[in-house]
Amino acid sequence: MNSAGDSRNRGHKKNGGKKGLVQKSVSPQTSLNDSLEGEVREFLTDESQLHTFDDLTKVNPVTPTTVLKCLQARYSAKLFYTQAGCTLVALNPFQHLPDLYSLDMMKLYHCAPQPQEFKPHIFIVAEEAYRNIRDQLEPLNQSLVVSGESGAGKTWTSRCLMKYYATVAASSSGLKSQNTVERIERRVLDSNPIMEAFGNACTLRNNNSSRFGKYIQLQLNSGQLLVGASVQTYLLEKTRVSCQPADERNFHIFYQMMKGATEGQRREWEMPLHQSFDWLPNSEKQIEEDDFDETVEAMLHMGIKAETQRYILRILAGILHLGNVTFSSSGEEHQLCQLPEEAEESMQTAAKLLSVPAQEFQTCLRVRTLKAGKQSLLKPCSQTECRVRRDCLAKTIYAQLFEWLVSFINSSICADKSTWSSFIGVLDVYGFESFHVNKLEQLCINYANEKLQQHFVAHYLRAQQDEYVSEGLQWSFVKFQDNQSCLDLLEGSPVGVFSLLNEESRLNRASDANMLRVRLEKELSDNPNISWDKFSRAPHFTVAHYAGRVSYQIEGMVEKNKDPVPVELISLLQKSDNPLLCQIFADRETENPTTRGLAKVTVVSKFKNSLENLMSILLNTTPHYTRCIKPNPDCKPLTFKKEEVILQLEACGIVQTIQISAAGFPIRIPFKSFVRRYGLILKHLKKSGGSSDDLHVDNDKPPQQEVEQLLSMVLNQRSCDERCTLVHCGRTKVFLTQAMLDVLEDHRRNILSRCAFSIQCCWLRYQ
Ligand code: AD9
Ligand code: MG
Repeated sequence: MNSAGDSRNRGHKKNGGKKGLVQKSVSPQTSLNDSLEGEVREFLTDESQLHTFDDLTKVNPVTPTTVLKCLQARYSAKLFYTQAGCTLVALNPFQHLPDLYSLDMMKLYHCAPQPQEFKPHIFIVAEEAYRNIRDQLEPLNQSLVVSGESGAGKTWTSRCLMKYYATVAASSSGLKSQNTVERIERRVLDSNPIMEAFGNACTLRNNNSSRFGKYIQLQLNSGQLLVGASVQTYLLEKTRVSCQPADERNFHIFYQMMKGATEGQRREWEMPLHQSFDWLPNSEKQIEEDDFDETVEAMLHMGIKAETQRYILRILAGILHLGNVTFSSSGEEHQLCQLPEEAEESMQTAAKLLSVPAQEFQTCLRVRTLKAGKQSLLKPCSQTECRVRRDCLAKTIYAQLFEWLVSFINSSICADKSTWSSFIGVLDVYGFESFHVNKLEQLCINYANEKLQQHFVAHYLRAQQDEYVSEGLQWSFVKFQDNQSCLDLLEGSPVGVFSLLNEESRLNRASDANMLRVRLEKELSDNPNISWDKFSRAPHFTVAHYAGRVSYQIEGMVEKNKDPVPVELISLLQKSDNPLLCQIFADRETENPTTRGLAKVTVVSKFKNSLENLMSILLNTTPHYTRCIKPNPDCKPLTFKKEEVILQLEACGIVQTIQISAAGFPIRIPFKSFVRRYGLILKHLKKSGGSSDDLHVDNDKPPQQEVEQLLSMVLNQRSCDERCTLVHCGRTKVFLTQAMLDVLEDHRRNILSRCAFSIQCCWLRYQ
């Protein structure tokens, strides 16, 4: 059974399958609720019971409003997890809940014969994936996709999943005590503080915001024990090293060093206690993540020797000093920019810490080497160009160091292929982003989300289709439009946004922004997914994503896509006496890539390739989706802002899945409940048709027969095809469209009002 089948199991849970489908007065605009006002029906749940719905698909009719109300009620009742068909919705509690994630809780879900019978929890998702492997279900390998906006709880959830497996699948006796989590499990968990120290930063949205995407594969042996792991990272936001948005910070590691260094380290790094660094804004802010000791300890566990750590930290200190190097304009085109006295000192210190020849270092930052055939020409850089080179050097070193760390972690935790037979992948990627100004990074991130959404929708449709099949329904969602047209716009070849961007990057024209705009407008003018605001000042294009429209700034996009690193800088780093720095640049080309080669190494091409790899892994695994939701922007406990949540439900595709389900038969009523509510219509029709059949609804008669008879009488004017678009009888329940429900409700209301009228007449006559 695949996970679509799992979602069916969930339908029989304690509360989800219980009674009621239609929520009284949760959707005041529907005629259904008007007609139900004041009535008590078996398939109604009053609003005070909304929190008991632990599966959103059981709320009927499923609309964004009802879903929102249900989530809000659950949040107030401190029920932070809710199932939504085959997806788990996780509301961030913004408070420590040790009991919810305790060892006992892990045991409870791990040892239960049917974990689904307990309240929804991230441990159910974890356990389901684990059991799928144990039971050898196909596809064997599992992917846990965790998504949501910044601060929603993706990384927290991923860590929680990893801890779960490090405990229940520990090759040592993990379940006995959390402290006995042994070597490999410990190391797998230790990859988190290291990667977070180097890849996370304090932003306006989240004090511990991941500035990269991550897919970690937990490798299990044939006895389902955790024997290793491997990590793949995506698109580190390296610009943060040299440019921190207002009120945000640089990567945690720099602050950890500043706060946690020993006296000796301070001396070595020339970093006295209150030294200020241009690239370390907001260092007075105290956050939990500023824990240098934890990072150092994790690096040691990982096998990064003290000496190597020293090289790493010297490089980082060098970067900080480099940030204090400023340039003053010479005013003359052919003259070198000067360094103010303090900057000169910072330059010397940076050169010392990076262990590169100081003179060559200075020259590299201020002089460009132009190649003309076999000849080289030296040209002084302008003040802006000097700054760009300085920033580029810092970003390149940092990104390369991060990559090295990730591959070191992999070499330390990855098990030999012969020792593992299956894996559980945990994907923690940035959610859909739409800011005031959106650049190439947002375009890549939103492209990744389009890809994941397409995968999710395909999976969701399959799950829906499976339920129909199990109920014996002959209906298919073939008409449903997915987001392929938006993906075609972005990745289409030969004409798509990415291919045009790469083409412009290859051509190396002077006025890149303008040319790119002209080409996009010309080549993609017929595409309904892209538009232009002719009146906007800065050139941009707007893409209609599944989660909303986003405008992307064209200025600077081509240059960012090329991501050029002057070869002189690479040559310089290759001469470093810091063995680590020298090693991480050893394989880098010192020739400029050919124009043809450039298209392959652009930011979007690299990103697209790594995403294609990821998608092919996802396609060959059984997916499990967790959607994290941030209930308020201020990260406060017990605060639920409806407007914020509904936007996220849209962005993570929950609203779209609601639409998918509405494209089919969103209302499902068990036969018995159906007869109880609409049996009087049948009785009435039989009577007015002069039928001699028993006018009472027969409780012994199979309810399905009653239902079929009722539907055929109500729909006797309609063609067979028409009926099929309105209603279907499954094996245990009736599947209806909203239109069909309205028809039934109208009938019922008419009958009831006629009855009321006759009673009134009788009463008047009697009087
Ligand atoms: V970002 O895209 O990396 O900026 P995430 O990863 O979605 O973001 P993160 O996991 O870092 O968010 O969660 C933000 C904060 O919410 C955490 O630092 C915790 O303080 C808090 N959080 C999230 N989930 C839970 C939870 N289940 N229980 C308690 C939580 N606190
Ligand atoms: Mg994160």
